[in-house]
Amino acid sequence: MAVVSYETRGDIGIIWIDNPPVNALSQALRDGIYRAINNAQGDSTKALLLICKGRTFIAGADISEFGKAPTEPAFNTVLESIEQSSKPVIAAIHGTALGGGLETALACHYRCAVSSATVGLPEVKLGLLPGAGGTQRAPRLTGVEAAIKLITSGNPIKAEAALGMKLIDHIVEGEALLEGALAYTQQLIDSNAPCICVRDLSIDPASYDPAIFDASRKLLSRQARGQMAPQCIVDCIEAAATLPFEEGLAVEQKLFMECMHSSQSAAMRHMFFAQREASKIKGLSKETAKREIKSVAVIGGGTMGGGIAMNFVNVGIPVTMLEINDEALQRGLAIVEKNYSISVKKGKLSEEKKQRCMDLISGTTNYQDLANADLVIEAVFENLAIKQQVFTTLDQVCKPGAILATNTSYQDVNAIAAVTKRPEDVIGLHFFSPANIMKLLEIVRADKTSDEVIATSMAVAKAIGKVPVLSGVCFGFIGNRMFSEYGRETQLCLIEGASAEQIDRVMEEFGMAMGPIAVSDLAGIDIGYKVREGMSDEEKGDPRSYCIADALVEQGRLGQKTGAGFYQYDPQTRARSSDPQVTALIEAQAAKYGVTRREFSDEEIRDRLLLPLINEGAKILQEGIAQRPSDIDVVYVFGYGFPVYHGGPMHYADHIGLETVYKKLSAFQQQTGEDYWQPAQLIKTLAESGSSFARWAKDQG
Ligand code: T1G
Repeated sequence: MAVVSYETRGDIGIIWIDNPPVNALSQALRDGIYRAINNAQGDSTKALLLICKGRTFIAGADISEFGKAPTEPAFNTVLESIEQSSKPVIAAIHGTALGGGLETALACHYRCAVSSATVGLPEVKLGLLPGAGGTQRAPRLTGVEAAIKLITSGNPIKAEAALGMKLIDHIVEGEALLEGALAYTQQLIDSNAPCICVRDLSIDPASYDPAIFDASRKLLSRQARGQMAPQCIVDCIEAAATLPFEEGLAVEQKLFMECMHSSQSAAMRHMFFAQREASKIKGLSKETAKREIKSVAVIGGGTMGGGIAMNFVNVGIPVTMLEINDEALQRGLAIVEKNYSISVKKGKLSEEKKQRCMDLISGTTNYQDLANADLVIEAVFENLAIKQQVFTTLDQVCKPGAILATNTSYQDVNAIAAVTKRPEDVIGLHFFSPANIMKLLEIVRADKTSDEVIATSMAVAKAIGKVPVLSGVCFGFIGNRMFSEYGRETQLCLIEGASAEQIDRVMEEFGMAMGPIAVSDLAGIDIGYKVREGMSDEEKGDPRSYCIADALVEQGRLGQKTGAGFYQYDPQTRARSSDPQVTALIEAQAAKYGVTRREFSDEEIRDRLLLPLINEGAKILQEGIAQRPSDIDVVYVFGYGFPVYHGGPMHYADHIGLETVYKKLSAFQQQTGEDYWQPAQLIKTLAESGSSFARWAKDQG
């Protein structure tokens, strides 16, 4: 199928682009545009229109081609052929003109769009920068400050805003892009409009404060800590403002290649595809029927229940919230109202949208009111017996075909399904707190969960803007099972001599949004304490891994919410600082358990916390709990703040090399004598054959 075709209508040559699914600029497409532009120079047309079939204008370079040998024609060669055209070239934009798509439009002499279109330069989200003149042309239209914001954020903007920033010249009325674009092009012809090359525009030095570049670098070193691309983008825009176009383009090309070859970009491109791959279920055909979800019920109006409910009303799906009594119900509805009010106060939500959402939530204490719900999500106390009681009732009142989901973090979904007569309709939908914000949704397939319920759950996850990952049933599923390894080693490093400050600094320097000790204080140390209250000594594991936390809770130091936990917190600024009382408490616990404290290197802390994540991830793969290593990466980046520029634990393991991972795990096993340091068989096998998780995944198909 030709990705580019050409037709003429009167004085206008139309260059049609058709490269589904998103008209990504593959080599074939670049070649097709290049030929079409050059061939049209000699015909009788007076202007050319560049327009796309399908759902969107060009959505960027073809990311799947990155990292491979460059192919002709080069991107900038194609854009120069557009810019040097003897007749005006007009870009007609619909859908999402992103990255190389917008850069192609900027090389045109004019740009028009339907009002529903969005444009943007999201390369920074791939650890890249616009590599086809975007950092040089955009500021020549928008000005320096707006260009820095647009390109370092990578966020798309609506057509109206793009018009205001001069990124586009005309908005087509209605959604009839072709007719509107043809009319606009004819107007340009009739008015003898010149070929305006953006590259020839200059940036007035008086239009920006030269200090903006260093100020932006400083801000980005905080906002995008450790990331290379944002800093390079500022360098490129400074070059656009201070150098001739060709020289600025050379700076862009140099820095683009540096980003392209960086491990950060490899990791972020890995995550781009991993996130999309995760919603593909092995053995589940695309034709699997999906049930329509037009109404949802949420059992439990606590923090989780309220957050879960918000996800659905945000996209217009009505929710019935059930609580055990009216007082609890009102409290639950108040949580939702408060969450929305905070967003309104921050200017993130209009009062009108808040009201529309609140109008879609109703409350009840009567299970009979849930009889017609298409999907019921249980979010009650994390106790198996209570959950089984809820599902017994749901099984009696809910209509046939209703999907019965549990939001459990740890409990056995098979044991919950077993109390119903419809285990095929039971599934785990594990949201992450705060449920209305965190993107990750673990979809837990129980032994009897039907394909239809899986497929429907994946579709629902996407509909509410979540990133779904399929998990099998085990204690903690994928994320929490791995996280408990990370938590154990954090506490053991603490009692063995590393300070809380050092542990948090090391992991924040690695790129975690927050160090593990600070996370405990934020979430509340009492959460783990309460979970352990219901566990046997054997289930609790090594007492050295929780004795400090228990001692803190028993002293009433629950974390930020009590002004003190592992750290003490300034009541005004909430700034954390170390507390000699805690140091003394740790030393007392070390003495109690006969632990000789010692100095730790930063590297040992990083290895002690990350390697168990990787090892447990490998065991999860061996057991078939996760479909593929990249799914585990998605869980960790979207659910636990793992730095996206390391690509997730399994991608990071491949980056450092599985032989290194295997050697370090074995060394810790010898050093501690603990079985949990035993390298997973999968790591041993792959290390010995010089392979990687990525190659193993490819072999698995
Ligand atoms: N290259 C290759 N494949 C792409 C792609 C791309 N740019 N964008 C999407 N796909 C695939 C995707 O993997 C999926 O495949 C299918 O298209 C549908 O995507 C030189 C260097 C456009 C907003 O970063 O943001 O230009 O799973 O599920 O939810 O300066 O795709 O079906 O097999 O996401 O409707 C810059 C990336 C590239 C935009 C549509 N552009 N794409 O979202 O569908 S770098 C981007 C998106 C660049 C230049 C630089 C979204 C979308 P499959 P989807 P969607």
